[in-house]
Amino acid sequence: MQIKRFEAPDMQEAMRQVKETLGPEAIILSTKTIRRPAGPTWMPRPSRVEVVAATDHPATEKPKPAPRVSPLFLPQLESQKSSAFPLENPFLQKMLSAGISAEFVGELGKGLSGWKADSRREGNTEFCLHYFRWKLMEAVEVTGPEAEGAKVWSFIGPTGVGKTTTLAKLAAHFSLRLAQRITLVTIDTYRIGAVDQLKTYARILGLPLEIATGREEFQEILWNHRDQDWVLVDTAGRNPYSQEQLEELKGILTVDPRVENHLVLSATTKDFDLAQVVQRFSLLPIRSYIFTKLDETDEYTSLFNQLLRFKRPLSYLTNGQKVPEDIELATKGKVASLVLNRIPWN
Ligand SMILES: Nc1nc2c(ncn2[C@@H]2O[C@H](COP(=O)(O)OP(=O)(O)OP(=O)(O)O)[C@@H](O)[C@H]2O)c(=O)[nH]1
Ligand SMILES: [Mg+2]
Repeated sequence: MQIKRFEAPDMQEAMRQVKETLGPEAIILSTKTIRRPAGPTWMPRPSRVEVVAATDHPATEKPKPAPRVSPLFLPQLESQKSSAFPLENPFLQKMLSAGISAEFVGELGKGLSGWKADSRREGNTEFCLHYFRWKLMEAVEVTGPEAEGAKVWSFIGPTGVGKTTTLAKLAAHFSLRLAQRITLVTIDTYRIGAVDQLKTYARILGLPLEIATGREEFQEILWNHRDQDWVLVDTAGRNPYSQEQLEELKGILTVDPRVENHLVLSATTKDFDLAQVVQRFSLLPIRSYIFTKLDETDEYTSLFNQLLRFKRPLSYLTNGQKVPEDIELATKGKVASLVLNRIPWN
């Protein structure tokens, strides 16, 4: 792998240099504007841009796949393994202390040891952080923006994680910004007030709402709304430890193969509990993860660990209660920043 820094008068020129030197496959790790030191006021002070980019090297070498960890590999087992890795590098120790999966930190350690010939680099903070960022981005999958086409999305997960609120945020986004035809459906006739909550959002957004009390009714609603761009389905929060509740959910959602399930996970949940939730909800096919309540914690390593343990793409991140503002499309760079920016490196 090569990591290089480029400086140019503008972004276009910097990108041209990146492409020419590292090839079209290069990944941009960071960009920033450099201001020139102050001179006489009448002199123009043109700014320059700095781009740090990376690529696999040599070009013919295939990228190493990110480690695939067994779904049964739960957090408490990982902590027992951590002593097996050569962790003389203080940056790796910091990643471990922050709670990042020992398996992943071990992989980083192996990668870094490949640079031992240049010991100046190994201890270099900037180099290590760029390297970690690159590896984090490589390990994470994201869905990216949705392609055109009719979709039926369900929002599933434990109680109170933000399923209904996230559905409302996306409904607002799809209808107001993309002017798409949307129908809301709820199969949550379980919790008192759940239907009214979605009804309120439907009224504010001017969207139709359907209520399904069982499998057949749900199937009929989906058939009747087959011309819609999006059918967004709210579900009742389910206890991951109740097999009966999960089977009931599965019974309804598998009635139509077009239903894509998005598992909603709260950033405030502990690593071990998150792993249990993901494992137990996996009795349904899961299209993507949605991470909520990023604003209620300062620690994102637990969420990141689930992306490593159970390889599935991440679609959206939510960071507040405001509908529709507090939601954004997940990107690899954003996930890497969330994880790395909270670790005290000094
Ligand atoms: N701080 C914060 N609060 C959120 C976020 N998303 C949702 N909430 C709040 O979390 C609470 C629960 O949200 P709901 O959308 O009702 O959660 P749910 O998963 O549908 O809950 P159940 O249907 O009861 O399982 C509400 O007070 C929301 O405003 C978020 O990203 N940040
Ligand atoms: Mg709800």
